[in-house]
Amino acid sequence: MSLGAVLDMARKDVTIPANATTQILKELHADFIRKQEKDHASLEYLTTEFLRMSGLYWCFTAMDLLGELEAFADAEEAEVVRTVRECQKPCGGIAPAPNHEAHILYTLSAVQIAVMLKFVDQLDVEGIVKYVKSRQNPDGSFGGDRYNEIDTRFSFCALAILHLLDRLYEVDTESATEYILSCHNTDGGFGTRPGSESHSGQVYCCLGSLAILGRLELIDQDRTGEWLAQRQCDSGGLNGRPDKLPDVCYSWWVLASLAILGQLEKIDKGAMIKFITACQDDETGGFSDRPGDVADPFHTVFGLAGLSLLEVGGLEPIDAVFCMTKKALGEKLLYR
Ligand code: GRG
Repeated sequence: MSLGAVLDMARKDVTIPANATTQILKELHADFIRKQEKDHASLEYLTTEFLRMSGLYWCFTAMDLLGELEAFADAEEAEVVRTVRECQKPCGGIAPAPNHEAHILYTLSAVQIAVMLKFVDQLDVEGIVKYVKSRQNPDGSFGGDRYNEIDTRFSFCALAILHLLDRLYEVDTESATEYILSCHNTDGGFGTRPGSESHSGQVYCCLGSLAILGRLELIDQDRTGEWLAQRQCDSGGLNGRPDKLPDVCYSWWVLASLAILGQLEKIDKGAMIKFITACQDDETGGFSDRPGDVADPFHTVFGLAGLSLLEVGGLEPIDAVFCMTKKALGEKLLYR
C-alpha cells in the first residue's frame, strides 16, 4: 500500500488523482449497463442472484437517466415481465429471483420496474397490497419478510410501494409516522430502529417516508440538514456517518435527503461533481465506490442519480424520494 493510501485511511478520506476524468462518460456507462444484462455467465451475475430484482431496477434506472431506456427496454422487456411475474410468491410479495423468498425490498424494486416499464397491470396488485399490509407491526414499524427483521428501510419500502400503487390508505399511517419519529436522533439523523446510530441511508429512508406521509413538518429540518451537510469530506465526496470514508452511493443517500428538505445548497456542488466524476471507469464505463476501484451497477445508478440531482451532464431529471426519473413517475410525482 502506498504512503498516500495509508494517509487517506488515517484521515478517512481519499485523494482524487490529478488525471481523474471530469467529463461525464454517458455512452460508456450505457455500454457498461448493456454488458451487465448480457453477460449471464459472469461470476458477478451468478453470485448476485440474491439481489437480482434490485439489480434490474438499478440497470433500468441508470438507462432511464442516460436517456436510453426505450431501446434497452424494447430488447429486455418480455424477459423482465416474465421474471417479475415468476418472482411473485403466493404471499403476494416479490422475491429477488424465482427460487428465493419474498422480501419487501425486492417487492419495491419490482414495483418500480413495473411503473417504469408500464406493466403494473400484469402483476397481482391485490397480492402485493395484502403482503405490505401484513408486514406492518402494531408499533407502526414494518418487517422486511416473514422473519420480521425491523428497519426503517422497510418502512420506506412499504410506503413507497403503496404510494406507487395508489394504496397508501391501506396501512396505519399514523403509527407508521410515530415509528419513523421514534428513530429520529438528537444529532438530527435517523437510524434503523429507536436508539440506533444515525446513518445517511436511514436518513434518506426516513425523510422519504415522511415525505410520502406528508409529515416532514414534524421534524427540525435545519438540524437534519446540518447533519447531512457535515457528511461532505475535504475530497468533495460524501460519507454515510462521521469518521467514515466517502463513497459515491452517498451522493444519492445524502443529496436526495437534502433535496427532499430543499437544502441542496448546503453542499459544495463543484467539489461534489469532481468526486463523482473521478469515480467513473474511463475504460469500461460505470462508477465505483471511490476513485480507482472496480465499477458496478449499484454505484453506477447512484453516481448518475447524484449528478442528475446536481443538474449536470444532460441526464434525465430524477425524483429525490423514489429514485426514479420524473418522466417515469408521471402522475405519481409527490412534488411537481
Ligand atoms: C429506491 C433508492 C431506493 C432505495 C430503497 C434499500 C433502501 C430503500 C435504502 C437503503 C438505504 C441505505 C441503508 C443505504 C446505505 C447502503 C450502504 C452502502 C451501507 C454501507 O454501510 P457500512 O456500514 O458503510 O458498510 P459505511 O459507509 O457507513 O462505512
